[in-house]
Order: sequence, then structure tokens, then C-alpha cells
Amino acid sequence: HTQASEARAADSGAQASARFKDRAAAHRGDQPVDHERVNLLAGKAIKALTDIVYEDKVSYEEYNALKSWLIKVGEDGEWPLFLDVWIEHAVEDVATEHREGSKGTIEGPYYVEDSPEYEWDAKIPMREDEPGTPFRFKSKVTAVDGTPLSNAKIEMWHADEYGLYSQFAPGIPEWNLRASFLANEDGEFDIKTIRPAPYQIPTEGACGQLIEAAGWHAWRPAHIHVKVSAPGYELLTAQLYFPGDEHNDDDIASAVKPELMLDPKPSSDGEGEEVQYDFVLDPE
Ligand code: MBD
Ligand code: FE
Repeated sequence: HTQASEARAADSGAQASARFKDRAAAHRGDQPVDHERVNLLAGKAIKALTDIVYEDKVSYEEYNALKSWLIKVGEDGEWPLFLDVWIEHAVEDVATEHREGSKGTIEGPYYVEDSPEYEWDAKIPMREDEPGTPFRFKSKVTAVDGTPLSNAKIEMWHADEYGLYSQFAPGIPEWNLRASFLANEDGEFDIKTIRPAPYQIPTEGACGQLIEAAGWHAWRPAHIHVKVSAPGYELLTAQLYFPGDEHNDDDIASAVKPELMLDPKPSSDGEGEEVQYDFVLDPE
């Protein structure tokens, strides 16, 4: 690996850890510790691991390899990456199983709150010479009862043509390919962006080491992240995918669902592609 790519992995891990700590600190003290729940969950987690030790006769060599690796996950700032890639999908399924509206999926490690706000039909901030196929994203947001939500907001963020996220890779303008859009009176959006590239999670850190040692791959299919919200409705966090991507069926983060597949068509203005994808929100 090049020094530049190592620097990039360390950079995105440190950024993701620092940002998560800030957000968590803002909510600290919201809830008292539920000792019964901690006893149950920590107890079960520890038992799951010791069961594996007995079942698979884990050796001291393997135990020490695990210890070294866990230390390195922290040093590389990759706890957000590790957890969001391998665990979050289950948490998201459980959190949203009661919903009647649109399916969601995981947030992942690269969301940033409070992105700049734009009108319903704006272009996402991008560099003058931003590479990539122009992509027009049209959407209508309604409630499960069919009411159009005129005060809906879509926050959108995605990687660029090189698979890099602004604020997590160096040298990219702060809000590049990140914005919040405010619906028109019919709950509609007409957003101009570019098609993101497939994304390889950083391979130079502890997560990459695990992937390599286990003989897995590091790819996620190309995806656009969104958070769709409206006052009085449950926040919908989702990612949208492109048909034909070779990693739709083996996403390293297990975050693809058939309901999240886009159906892009050549754009009516002859430039790039466009898609209509609507969202249905559940009342709070
Ligand atoms: C990503 O861009 C992402 O969305 C997830 C879930 C994990 C790693 C990188
Ligand atoms: Fe992502």
C-alpha cells in the first residue's frame, strides 16, 4: 500500500471516531444506566465468545491474535467502521421492524449532521470539475396514509467518483456531495448530483487486516445515503443502490435490500441519468 492510502485510512478512522464521540457526548446523561439490561446483554455477549472458545478449541495463539487485533482497531480509529459494517444491519432491522412505510438501512460511519440547506430542486454542492455521470434524483415524500409531506427534508450524502467522502478524506471541500433539501408544497424533490462509485472500505487498517486474513473482500456496492424526516414522523435512514452493481449480492456491510434498488433511466435532458424514488414515513 502507498503512504497516501495509509494516511487516508488513518484519517477517515480518526475522523469517524472523533465525530462519533462528539455526537455521543451531546446525548450523554439522556438516560440512566439500566443495570438489568447491561447485565443481560454484556452477559450474553461474553457467553457467546466463551462458547466459541469451547466449541472451536481456541488456542492461546488465537486468543493473543484477537487481543492484538482489538488493540489495533482502537489505535486505527476503526471501531465505528467495524461496528457499522458488521453489526449495525441487525440493530437497524430490529429498530424498524414495526414500520409500515419505506424500508431503511444502516447509517454507516460517514454521516455529518447539519449539512447546508437547499431548496427542493437544487444541485448538491460539488467541485467545478466534479467527475462522474450527472444523476437527477426525483422524489415525493408522503405519510403512510398518503398525505404529501410539504415540510419533509431529505439529507443526502455520498462518495465521489473515487469512492471518497468529504470530511473523512483529505483535500475535499467540506460539504462536497452533502446537503439537506427542503420539500416543495407537494412534498417533492428534484435533486441534481452525480452517480457515486462502488466503495471499498479502508483496507490499510485493522478492518482490512481482518478481511485479508479471512479471505473476504472489502467492497460495498455504489450507494447514495439519505435521511428523510418530517416533524411528527419517524426519521428514515436509508441507502439507495444501482441495479447491476457486482456487489449488490455480497455487500460487506449486509445493508442491501430489494426495496432500496433504484431504477435509473437515461435523463430526459440527454445528460446522464434520472430516477424517481418515493419515500413513505411512519407517524411517530
Ligand atoms: C460506507 O460508505 C458505508 O456506507 C458503510 C456502511 C460502511 C463503510 C463505508
Ligand atoms: Fe457509505
